[in-house]
Amino acid sequence: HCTERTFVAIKPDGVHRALIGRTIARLEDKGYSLVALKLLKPSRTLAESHYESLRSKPFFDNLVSFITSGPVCAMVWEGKDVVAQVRKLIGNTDPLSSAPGTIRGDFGIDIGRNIIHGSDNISNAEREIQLWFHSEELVEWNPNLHEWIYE
Ligand code: PCG
Repeated sequence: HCTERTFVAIKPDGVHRALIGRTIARLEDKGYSLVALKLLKPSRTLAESHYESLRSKPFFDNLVSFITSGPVCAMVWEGKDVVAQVRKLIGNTDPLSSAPGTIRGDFGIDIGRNIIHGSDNISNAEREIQLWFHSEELVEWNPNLHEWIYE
């Protein structure tokens, strides 16, 4: 029943600030399950494709330079309504609107150093998962806890 998937990336600022463990813990704590995980320094081509819808924005070049500057922890997470729920756990892009209790609300100040990315809708999630991962890297498994997380 719960095969919706989303793409999540801890950006170089989150990796350098040693927030990988705490971010993953929040998604695990909520009840979502990890399907794929890797640490990589994304190429410019990958970063530009990932952010292709922002190509005309004034901050595009900065965004691509930043995301390619250091390690990114790329992940796929699975579960009921995971795309929308992960966006809620991450918090608003605008730092003044990201509520305490969210990842950005608790750990970030600047819009250009916002720690983490999560796909904004299901079709982008599918696109981003394909872009960042080979299908063999996605692991099918049945978490035992599901019986206690889902009705
Ligand atoms: P993300 O990865 O969720 O999606 C697009 C990213 O663009 C966003 O997080 C921000 O990091 C970045 N972004 C959006 N608006 C701005 C902006 O006004 N300035 C800068 N520097 N970055 C932005």
